[in-house]
Amino acid sequence: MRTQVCIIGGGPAGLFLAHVLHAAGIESIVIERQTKNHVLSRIRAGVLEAGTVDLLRQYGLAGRMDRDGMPKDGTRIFWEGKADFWIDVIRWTGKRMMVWGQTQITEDLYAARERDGGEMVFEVENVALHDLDGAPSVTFDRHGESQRIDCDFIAGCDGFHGPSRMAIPADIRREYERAYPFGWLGIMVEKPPMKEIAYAYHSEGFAMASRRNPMLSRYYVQVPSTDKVEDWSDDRFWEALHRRLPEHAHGEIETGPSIEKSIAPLRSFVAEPMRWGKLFLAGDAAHIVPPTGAKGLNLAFSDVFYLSRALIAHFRENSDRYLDSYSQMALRRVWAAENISWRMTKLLHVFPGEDPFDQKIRQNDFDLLAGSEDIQRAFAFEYIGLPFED
Ligand code: FAS
Ligand code: PHB
Repeated sequence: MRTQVCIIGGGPAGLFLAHVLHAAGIESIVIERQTKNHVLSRIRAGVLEAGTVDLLRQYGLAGRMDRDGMPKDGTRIFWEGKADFWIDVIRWTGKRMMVWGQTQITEDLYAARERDGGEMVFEVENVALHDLDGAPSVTFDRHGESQRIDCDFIAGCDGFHGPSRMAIPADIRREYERAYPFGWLGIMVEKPPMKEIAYAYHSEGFAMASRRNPMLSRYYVQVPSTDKVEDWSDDRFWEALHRRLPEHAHGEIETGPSIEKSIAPLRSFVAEPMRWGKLFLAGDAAHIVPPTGAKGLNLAFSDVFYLSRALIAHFRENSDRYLDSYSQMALRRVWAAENISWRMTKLLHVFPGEDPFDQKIRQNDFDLLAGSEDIQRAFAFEYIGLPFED
């Protein structure tokens, strides 16, 4: 097979890149390790930055979101023993976020690719990348048959565990990482959600209340990274959530049987550079953020904004200026997201073994945020996400 861009990974980054390139008349083939249903069965992100909302609207992917999504104008912060408060993001930034699930976005992306006759190959195995500094190609097996795709460029959109990042030579690749000794146990329940999305700090651990639609709630509690989902019955989850949220909020919590329950590990990770020859990384293939800042999916979209612009300039204008600056432009926004996500995770989680000094600093960080509109304004600008361009 031959195409202009071979995209490894059929998650949000790979599908959105294929969609945008198609709109510009550029061919691609998406190869995906799993089945489409497996990809769609994953429960992940729930909050979109304003920049992501704009991209979905620009590329005709916002119909259901604008009908069923919920604008998010700020965020509520609960704190054990202290008054909770609202950070008024729209007041400080003039921008709105949107509560809309990654699952729905991925469904719409698959529907658009199928409508447009996009080439997608599922259940691939043994994917390998070749000749990244020459005439690149990707080989893989499928149902026992070996195949090869010759291409002009490879987009590595294969997530944290994919092969693309590792195709960058070890002596070139620089990795930066924080692993956390805890994860997020998340459940989905078919009950009306709390009024607002809220983050909560409690000495027992972090908790969070979110939603997917007016009849679908999403909740999380911090659990040790050694916990397994089977350690947590629904009752145990609801008891922990009630302990970690203040009494006055309990009336908003409608409990019920979980229809999905999983533990997401937390990690901060960045691999540089995001380009090596004809290979370009986008999304989780290059970086991971703890979900505290709701940045993971949004970074996948901003990477694709930069990468699609670069590929279109190459094929349509014979200009490589954006290809040459891709890694540097994407990483500027990546590190800003890593920063706010790391700081929010430090502020809102209990770190096993932390000393009393750490605890006093956390308390002071909270008091400063709760007590100062200037600090809330600065937080809001980081939480809404950096603009794609200066
Ligand atoms: P993805 O991982 O979504 O997609 C990569 C694709 O590549 C996958 O479909 C995979 O099957 C495929 N692939 C892997 N290896 C391959 C190979 N060898 N060949 C072909 N295909 C291959 N973000 C938030 O903002 N908020 C959240 O609450 C949140 N929760 C999360 C919970 C979990 C458990 C995880 C893992 C992530 C969460 N994220 C969250 C982040 C998440 O939304 C990612 O940022 C988003 O999926 C990134 O999209 P992609 O870069 O496309 O990577
Ligand atoms: C979610 O709805 O899953 C969600 C929302 C905000 C976050 C993390 C997760 O920061």
